Amino acid sequence: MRELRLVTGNMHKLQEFQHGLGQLGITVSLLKADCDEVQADTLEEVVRSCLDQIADQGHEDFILDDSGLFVHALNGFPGVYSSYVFSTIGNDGILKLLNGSEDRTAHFECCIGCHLCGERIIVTGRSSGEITMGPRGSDGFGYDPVFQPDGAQRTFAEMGLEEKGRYSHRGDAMRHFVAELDKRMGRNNR
Ligand code: ITT
Repeated sequence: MRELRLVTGNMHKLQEFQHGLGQLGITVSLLKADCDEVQADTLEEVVRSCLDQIADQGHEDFILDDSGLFVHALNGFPGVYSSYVFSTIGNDGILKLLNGSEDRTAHFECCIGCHLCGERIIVTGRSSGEITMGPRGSDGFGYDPVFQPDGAQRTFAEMGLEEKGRYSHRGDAMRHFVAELDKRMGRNNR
């Protein structure tokens, strides 16, 4: 197996998957399919529901992810509401909510789900860091300008695909995913 199709409406995600999985020998193309994101308590529940919905539409051999930003001083908000919060209050809103807070730590999570030959693989990746005092950089998408991962001096929006992939929740999840794939399918048969 050398090709997977990604279900997403976000072309930045597609680029990240093409870059990250491409380095690991897997070609990624886009699959246009609809998933109604259920309101759930965890990213994994959303992923499981989308895998069901898209498999029910007759698709096979596809991958998708649901990701979120968890700000610790806000008890994990926006978390599973990241998409709605980004489209309503955006990065400025997150910065305002953290005004005066000493604790600016946060983490991203990315849950990848894959439906392959009738089997499922679900893995989660994580990136810990902090919310910056203001937005920095213009690359990437979403909360990238306000998130600086631990061990870096730049926000995700100040990094190229390669560097973001080394630090990011999605890069971490992709590495777990490929390890799981290798375990199940054997390194040579992937
Ligand atoms: P899909 O079509 O794949 O669902 P999406 O952009 O809606 O694309 P998610 O639901 O996974 O993606 O993401 C929820 C929110 O979290 C969304 O507003 C993104 O902007 C933000 N987000 C997800 N991954 C991110 C990343 O790597 N960097 C910055 N923000 C991210």
